[in-house]
Amino acid sequence: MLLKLIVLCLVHYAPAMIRTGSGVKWKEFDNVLVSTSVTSEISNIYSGKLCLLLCLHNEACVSVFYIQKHRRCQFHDVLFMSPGDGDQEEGTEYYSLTTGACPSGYVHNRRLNFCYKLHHDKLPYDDGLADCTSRGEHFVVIDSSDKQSHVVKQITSSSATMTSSYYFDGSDAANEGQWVFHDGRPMTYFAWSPGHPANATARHDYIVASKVSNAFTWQDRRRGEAKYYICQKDL
Ligand SMILES: [Ca+2]
Repeated sequence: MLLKLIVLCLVHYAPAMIRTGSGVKWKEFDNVLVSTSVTSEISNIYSGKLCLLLCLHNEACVSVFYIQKHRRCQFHDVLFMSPGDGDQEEGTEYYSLTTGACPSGYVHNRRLNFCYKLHHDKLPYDDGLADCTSRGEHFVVIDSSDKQSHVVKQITSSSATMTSSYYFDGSDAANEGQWVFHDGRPMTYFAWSPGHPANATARHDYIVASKVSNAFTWQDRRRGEAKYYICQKDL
């Protein structure tokens, strides 16, 4: 009864909510279901768009599958990018949530209040950064274990995105051993891999989240190496 009341309220207020949050249907995922990183599920729902509205009201929700056969919404805290990772499930639809200033195709973690996009093209540091700054963005700032855990979960949620290491924001190029973000703010949280920062040479000054063991812990590397990268859009 309570669920029916909530659903009725959401339907009633839907036009107002659409203005502050909407969604994108990912046609590549039609009839495909991915069952990892499920945060919660709700049954007896009669459309994918209603699932999207319920996702909007669930702070952890980044994307949602609607499984028509079971009239079920399946909520996720990551955005999937590889339809090949899923199982065939007729009548299934996939939507990502778009909210506020965080554009479609980006991940908006509303709990941690950050917005970012994975780029799975290998580029040297300067070229990846130039791509981010062309949109007024910067490499992703990881300043807490919660953000590190979330981004690693996002990277490893799709086969297309977990095949290379990533450039993150942070450098000690100006002063060896003094790690700062792009805006000069000193870094206080680190997720170094064992044995890092190695300072192997004075040019190992840039943070790479390493795919070794799929852990995506950090190494200090040179800017000329081609890696995937993550751009963050400030909200
Ligand atoms: Ca260094």
